[in-house]
Amino acid sequence: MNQDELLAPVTESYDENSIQVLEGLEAVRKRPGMYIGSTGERGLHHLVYEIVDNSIDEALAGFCDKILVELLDDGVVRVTDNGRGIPVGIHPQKGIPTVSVVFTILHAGGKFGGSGYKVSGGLHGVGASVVNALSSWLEVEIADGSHIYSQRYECGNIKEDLKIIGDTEKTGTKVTFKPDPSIFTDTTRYDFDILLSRLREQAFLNAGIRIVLKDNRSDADLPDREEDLCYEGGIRSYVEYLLEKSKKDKLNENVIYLNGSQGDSVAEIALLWSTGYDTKIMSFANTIHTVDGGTHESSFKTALARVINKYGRTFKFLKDNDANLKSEDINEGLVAVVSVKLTDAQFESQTKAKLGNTAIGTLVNNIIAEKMMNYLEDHPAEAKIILDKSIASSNAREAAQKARELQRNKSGIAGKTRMPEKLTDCISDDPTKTEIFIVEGDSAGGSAVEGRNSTYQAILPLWGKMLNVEKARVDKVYGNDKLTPVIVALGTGIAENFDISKLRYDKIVIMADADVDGSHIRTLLLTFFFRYMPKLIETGHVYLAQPPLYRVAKGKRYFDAFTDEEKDRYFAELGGDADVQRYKGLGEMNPEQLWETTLDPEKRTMLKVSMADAELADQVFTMLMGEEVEPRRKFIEENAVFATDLDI
Ligand code: 28F
Repeated sequence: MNQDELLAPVTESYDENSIQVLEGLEAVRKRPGMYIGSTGERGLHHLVYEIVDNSIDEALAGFCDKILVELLDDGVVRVTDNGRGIPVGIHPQKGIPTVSVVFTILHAGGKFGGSGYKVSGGLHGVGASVVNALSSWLEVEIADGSHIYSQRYECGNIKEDLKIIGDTEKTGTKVTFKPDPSIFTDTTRYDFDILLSRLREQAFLNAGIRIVLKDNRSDADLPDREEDLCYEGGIRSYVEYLLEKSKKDKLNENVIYLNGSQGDSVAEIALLWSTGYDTKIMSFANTIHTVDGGTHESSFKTALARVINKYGRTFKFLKDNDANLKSEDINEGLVAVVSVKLTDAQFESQTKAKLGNTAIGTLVNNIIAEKMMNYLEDHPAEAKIILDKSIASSNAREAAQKARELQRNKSGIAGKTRMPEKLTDCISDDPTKTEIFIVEGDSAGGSAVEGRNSTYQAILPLWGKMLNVEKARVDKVYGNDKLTPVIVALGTGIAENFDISKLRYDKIVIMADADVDGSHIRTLLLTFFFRYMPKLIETGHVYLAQPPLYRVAKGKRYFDAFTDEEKDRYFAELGGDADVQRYKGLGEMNPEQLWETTLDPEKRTMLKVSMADAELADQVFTMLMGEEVEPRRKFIEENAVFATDLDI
């Protein structure tokens, strides 16, 4: 049955008419889920969005710039805007005030040739009547520049004629409603933060519109809250906001903003790269978040990959026989908002969260192909940062792939895996008692082998002499299979093949000097563990050895000092005339010294690496992947320490 059949011929009296209208809204009360998705918490909040959407439509038409949303006692919500006010004149077809049509006739918007707005979010004007139908009561007040009009409804029914309640010079619409508890049986309690996040999104997507959210509920347990949301930068500000929320740093300094139009459709795109690896692409159609993407989002991704590769080839970031960069490499760290507005949005899928219009995909594609290319050409320094990052991501991905293949080949061998040549294993194979020391350099490795407890302590020297910091890119290290001996010795495998039950040692101790090269080697290993064996850290198996810096001795008494302060203290304690010997590095200790200071479980100091450091390692990794040598070196120096719990 369509709406025309439901409606009686128009008469002057709304009483008669409203009986028919009632039938229309009764359908909404019978099957609320069809109109607002659910009658749970989501549906409850949806009511507010429907009303606010009408104000936003008025704002997009250029007549409103402020929207106030207030939460009142008893589950009541009030939305006020300073638009033109919903028309109060008699509707030519319905014979009742237009405002009454808007609130009591289902599909009012659709029936009269859309909402009257070119681009509209929400349900195209059906929202007001749906909210009315699902409210115990709703009151609308309209200021038209001379009078204030008011009308009240209950469960969607007109309760009184539209009446004038005062004079005014202002214009605008105020809607106050109480969601019907007999419909919203789960909850009628509004969550400030849920509303805030959706309203903030709307404020970003509609640049310059001011939305104020106020909590005026008098509950004792609620603090008074007010949020004033207005973003002149629109989706540019949105990207900045998303980046700040991710707690990552910007990779390129400026948000790239591109837009274009085709007929009545417009598309705008804002993007920025962070130093992280997550990708955040948010797409919207008519300010509705298209969670499942659609033509606008997929065109964006494809076109972006194409243009980055094209730029990379033209400006020789990619050699002739290099493979193309993949989308996943380019998208690592990407934060982007794609917002399209179109008159005839077609949503696919049950959830209506996927856009189907093909023409808008073409528009987005053209914007990226032309304007992004121009942007990169006009900003070569930024382009280089973006290309370098994508290439580093690609290298890391390929290296990880290699490591996985290696893993697969290894696990294909029957029987006991052959241990790396450089590993001097311990005698015990009790994985609750054994320890492996990953030692920087061959000479320290030699001393460690001689000084260790051979029953429980295994030694694995790495790298021979440490690579030059400038040369030792993390991705190169992975690529050169430098970490293969570690993977094989630990026995667990990596990434999706990781199996903690195969771990061959209880403690994995990274033993490196307290200098820049040493902190670099720690960074490399920890980063590798974080990314490919995070469980190792989570379960507390990874440690950092702490070799002392000084020995302070007088006669037969001596102390090892791990910091300058400690050294000074011991020096004073021994009477101020003790010998102070500076340990030059692990490589220069003899086996006995190494045992006493670093290996002996009774005397040594070790730091247990915690997952809380994951965030930091995450940043370090990205920094290490960068091209710039100086910030990288500085960063490593400043972030040399990775451990929190002291474990003696
Ligand atoms: C708190 C909720 O709903 N604001 C609205 C307007 C203004 C007009 C309008 C709305 C007429 C026939 C569709 C005014 N003057 N806030 C709101 N402000 N609706 S809703 O018109 C609705 C159309 O059906 C408006 C001239 N044109 C439009």
